[in-house]
Amino acid sequence: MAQFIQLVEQRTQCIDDELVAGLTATQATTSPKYLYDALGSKLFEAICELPEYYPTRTEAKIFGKHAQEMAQAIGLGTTLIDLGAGNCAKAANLFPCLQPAQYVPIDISVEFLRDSVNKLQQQFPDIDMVGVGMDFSVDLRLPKNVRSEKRLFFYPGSSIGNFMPDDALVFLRQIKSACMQGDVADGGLLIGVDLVKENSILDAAYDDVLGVTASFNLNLLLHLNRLLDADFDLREWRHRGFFNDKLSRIEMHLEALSDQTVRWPNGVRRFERGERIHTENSYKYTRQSFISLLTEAGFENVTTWTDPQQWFMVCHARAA
Ligand code: AVJ
Repeated sequence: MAQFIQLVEQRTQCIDDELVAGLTATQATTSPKYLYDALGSKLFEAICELPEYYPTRTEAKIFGKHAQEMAQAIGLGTTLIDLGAGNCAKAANLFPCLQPAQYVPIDISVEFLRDSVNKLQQQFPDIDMVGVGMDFSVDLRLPKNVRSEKRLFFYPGSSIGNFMPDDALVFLRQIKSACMQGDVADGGLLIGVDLVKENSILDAAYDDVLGVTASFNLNLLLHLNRLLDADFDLREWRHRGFFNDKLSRIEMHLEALSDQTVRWPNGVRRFERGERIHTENSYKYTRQSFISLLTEAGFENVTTWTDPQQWFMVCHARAA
């Protein structure tokens, strides 16, 4: 069995307070992390199979085609730290080329990660593995048995897009700090980033014809009903997903189809017909805007790989 360290506590009260504050704000908002309960995670996997949802497939092709060059840029024997590892499959695909000295998958979904890392340890008995259950978006301080040499932070899937650009900068700076050994930089970042492209392609990727993304978004209300003991009626809501040019981001919202009141044990919220709950942002970068962000965060020596249509990009950058 692989080592496993659990740093998440189930701080239920904090979760409720944060949720209620978002729901009762003038512009109702929820954090995208609430999209990922057990069913939400399965619906996201289904999204990745959709013809319209190009990111997963395009990124996989880039890794498939350029893994050898990536290994050359990165070097062998790294401490491979997988942020949001889930089933650990994306990182495991890189093991043969990268030959990491230690593999450290991190995820907030603790039980799922525990199973994944144990299975993977059986497949790769020679790689030292330390699973860590924690919310790395809150605090990136790692347990002591995570090696400090040659850290490679792996953040695929364009999840960086969920951060507002200012928060993305803060987060990237934390990664860069975690690559420091005292005053000496010793590490880097391998990250997947979705690129700006024609609106119609972006719109379709987040509002697919089968309605899987709509189900994924609406399922958030089922999750809220369970977390808060609330009474959202899913038939009274619809999905909206579209590219906002000005802010260079996909926005997902849930829109009320009627005037209604939603109740939970210690609160209520009235929604008017047409009013929306903002459930997710997914920022899209240009190659240059993302390289600037990396540089500002304290990285250098950026190498990028992209697909022929330049829809998605994988970057390696060294801590400076
Ligand atoms: C997991 C955040 C990368 O933004 O594309 C997919 C989530 N939301 N369809 C993305 C998502 C709607 C996804 N990320």
